[in-house]
Amino acid sequence: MSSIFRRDAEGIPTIKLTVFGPSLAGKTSLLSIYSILKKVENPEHVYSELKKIDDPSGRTALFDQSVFELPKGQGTSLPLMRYALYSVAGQERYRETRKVVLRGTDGLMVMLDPTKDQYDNNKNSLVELMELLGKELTSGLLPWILVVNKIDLPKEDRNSQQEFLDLMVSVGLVKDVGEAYEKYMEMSCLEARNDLLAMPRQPDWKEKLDSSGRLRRDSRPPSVILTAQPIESLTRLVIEHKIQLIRSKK
Ligand SMILES: Nc1nc2c(ncn2[C@@H]2O[C@H](COP(=O)(O)OP(=O)(O)O)[C@@H](O)[C@H]2O)c(=O)[nH]1
Ligand SMILES: [Mg+2]
Repeated sequence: MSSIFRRDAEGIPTIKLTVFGPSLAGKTSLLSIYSILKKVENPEHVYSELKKIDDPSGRTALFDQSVFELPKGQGTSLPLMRYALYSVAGQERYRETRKVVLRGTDGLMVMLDPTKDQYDNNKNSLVELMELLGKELTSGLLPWILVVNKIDLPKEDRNSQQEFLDLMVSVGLVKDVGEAYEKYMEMSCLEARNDLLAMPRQPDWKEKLDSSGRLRRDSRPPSVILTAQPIESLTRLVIEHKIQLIRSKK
């Protein structure tokens, strides 16, 4: 256990998840929404609040980071763990900082932007990712998923799912469209944020809270389920991957 899960300064096993993708895809938005969600559902699981390192224009300059706790157990024999969520700075000029942020990543979420004029930026970002981590991603050494954000945009303004599946194949991230489909998810950070912030104004708000005044997990609106799912699936994938590594070493 000890050698496969890195431990933080307090000795708690911690996994690192990184969101990678082109500038403006919505990486910082995802971390913000997930932090808000955790604060209203499980404030005690927010170990470290969202930290952003921005440039003067408000764009990510180095990374965003927040750390959450996975309580002991959760249906398994796992101890208390933490998961640190990072997002990279997407602008082209920050390539060197992305390498640093990716170091030690246990799970990767690729986030792309379906806005039609962003197609080349998505492609360049995937090509860069293949250069940096292609072997780890294609060999199964590094668990990953791919998420297309902004599905609130009108269909005619965005690239289709099929175009993204084909792109994943053409850059060599996956062998075929079937494999691409297994890794593919969609979301809208914008809808999730709006739906989450609108909840307290709705007449049935009180019914969505538990006896301690926290938002019940089963009250998540569909848009919020879609945005939390990739982080939760990736966390599970990483833990399962590490447990398999531990078993194979025994
Ligand atoms: N339409 C739409 N816009 C979004 C969505 N998510 C983020 N944005 C917008 O996209 C822009 C870039 O978002 P940001 O989170 O800073 O992207 P980052 O560069 O990947 O960190 C901002 O103007 C966001 O408001 C979404 O789901 N739909
Ligand atoms: Mg950002």
